[in-house]
Amino acid sequence: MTTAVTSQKFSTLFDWFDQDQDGQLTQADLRATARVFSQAAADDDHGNITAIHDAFEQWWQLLLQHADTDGDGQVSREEFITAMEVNVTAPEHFETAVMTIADAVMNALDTNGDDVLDREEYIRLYDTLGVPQELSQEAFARVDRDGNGVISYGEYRAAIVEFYLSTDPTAPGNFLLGPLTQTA
Ligand SMILES: [Ca+2]
Ligand SMILES: [Ca+2]
Ligand SMILES: [Ca+2]
Repeated sequence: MTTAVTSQKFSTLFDWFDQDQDGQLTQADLRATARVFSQAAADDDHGNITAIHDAFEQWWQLLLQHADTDGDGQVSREEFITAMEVNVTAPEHFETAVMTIADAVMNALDTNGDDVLDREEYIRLYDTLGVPQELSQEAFARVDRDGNGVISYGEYRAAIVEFYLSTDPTAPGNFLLGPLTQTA
């Protein structure tokens, strides 16, 4: 059960990253994903756009190192899920790999610089990613745990940590990528 929840989440994440949808992750996929995420930033926000690209590059290197067991420069869905569960979410890697991307994305999304994400700032990421508004509105409502209409850094971080680490199928952070309907 515990494994089912996390592998389902990582399988969904795999689909987001596999930009050319050929069932293998490559450096090109991760760079394309970084480009999509960086579209959520303001065009002239070079600092945060660079931070997003650097963070995805760092994640890719970690994946290559731990997941690409046959060394062909590609990571299959199964290799990805295993590496995410065993290596990327391990305490020694989690901050550098996952939170570096999360922080860069939050900084990029916070276009008015008030250190919280309002509904418009948050939904823009999902629009960029092609997520329907009904799902992104629900994600916003769940991540905004205290319901004050903005997502604080603490709320955002809690959702990211839950998405990657929680085995609770009802954890609000699971909704970061929308409902988990695909099975691994
Ligand atoms: Ca691919
Ligand atoms: Ca803001
Ligand atoms: Ca809030």
